[in-house]
Amino acid sequence: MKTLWQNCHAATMAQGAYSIIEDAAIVTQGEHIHWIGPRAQLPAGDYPAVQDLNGAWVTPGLVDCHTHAVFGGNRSGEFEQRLQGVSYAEIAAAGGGIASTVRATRAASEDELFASAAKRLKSLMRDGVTTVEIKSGYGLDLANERKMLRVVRRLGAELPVSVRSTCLAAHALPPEYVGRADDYIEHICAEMLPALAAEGLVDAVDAFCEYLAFSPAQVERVFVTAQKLGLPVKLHAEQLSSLHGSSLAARYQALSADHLEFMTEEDARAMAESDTVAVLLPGAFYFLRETQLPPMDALRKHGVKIAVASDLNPGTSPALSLRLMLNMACTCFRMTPEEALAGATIHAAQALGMARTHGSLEAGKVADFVAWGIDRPADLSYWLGGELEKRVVRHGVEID
Ligand code: DI6
Ligand code: FE
Repeated sequence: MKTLWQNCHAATMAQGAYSIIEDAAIVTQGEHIHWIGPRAQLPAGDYPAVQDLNGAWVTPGLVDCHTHAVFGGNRSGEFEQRLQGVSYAEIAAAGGGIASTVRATRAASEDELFASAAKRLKSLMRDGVTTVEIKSGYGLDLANERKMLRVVRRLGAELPVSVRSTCLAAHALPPEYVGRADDYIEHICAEMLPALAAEGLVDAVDAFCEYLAFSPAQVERVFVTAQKLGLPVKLHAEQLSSLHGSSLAARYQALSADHLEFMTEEDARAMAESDTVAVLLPGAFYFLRETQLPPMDALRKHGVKIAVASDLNPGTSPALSLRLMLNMACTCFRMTPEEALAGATIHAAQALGMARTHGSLEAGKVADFVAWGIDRPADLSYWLGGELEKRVVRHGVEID
């Protein structure tokens, strides 16, 4: 059955720009957009169901393309310590940091992880998020990475949000492998990835390329394995230093390279050539009080597509609002509200390999959209969090 949604304006985000349609009409049929255009051009026909959107601005459902939303415990205690002058390195040396989240995640049951992650996901969804990516990476052994990824799959099955699952086994060195990073990489490639992929738990493979995590040579071994398994790759790169992980990602046709504060113009050129999306994470930049800005001019000059995501994680970006990240992308990185919105819709969908079906309002795509009670699209980057009046449609059906 067709439904006509009218009395609205649309920022369709086609081609990565607002691509505004004033006084728009949208016809959905089942899960898909059947037609969208100016209401004056609506094809004549019978529309048994008509929805009045009351002058709202309609955008694609927001896509949060980089989160670590499944984890045990949290690190607000470390946050307090850091504010009292204890450094991140001191906290890590005392067994805190990522290691403390690994301990808490290993100790948590699947049900406990599901319950805490569902709360965080619902917060993102209250902000208009209809698609979210979630990474593993706090289990760091086969049983616990499997546990995390099973929770990711269950979140997608039980909540009205599309969930992509990314295996980030190469996030940090587990305690069992201290001093033996190459052996851990071998374990990931020989045992973990093949098993988790065979169980259907993995949509993409990620790694953390950094002097305090894994080297480009180690990451490359993970990428080679992922490609043998037919899985697309992504990379945490250039967050704290420049190892040219983003160029490595481009060589492997990665869907995205993420963080990127320390990337060079050469990296940007390589990413443009492979159409690898640059995922910027202003929440981590803000929370760590970083000062090195991502090279916006080089990214723009080479036409690299830019996405913006929450990086929701307990250590460096406890972010529960994607719209707040859009504001930070504008305020901290000088992105325009139009770039920021493209970064949380069409470019974020591309960073998940979903741009053919998601991320913009176009005939044939999945009918995931938000009708916002706002004056203009820039309002989505303007308000600092809070809850905006809105109606959310997912797969053609309105959800609360
Ligand atoms: N980069 C980050 O900012 C997070 N992971 C990553 O690869 C940190 C995760 C944490 O501290 O728990
Ligand atoms: Fe991350």
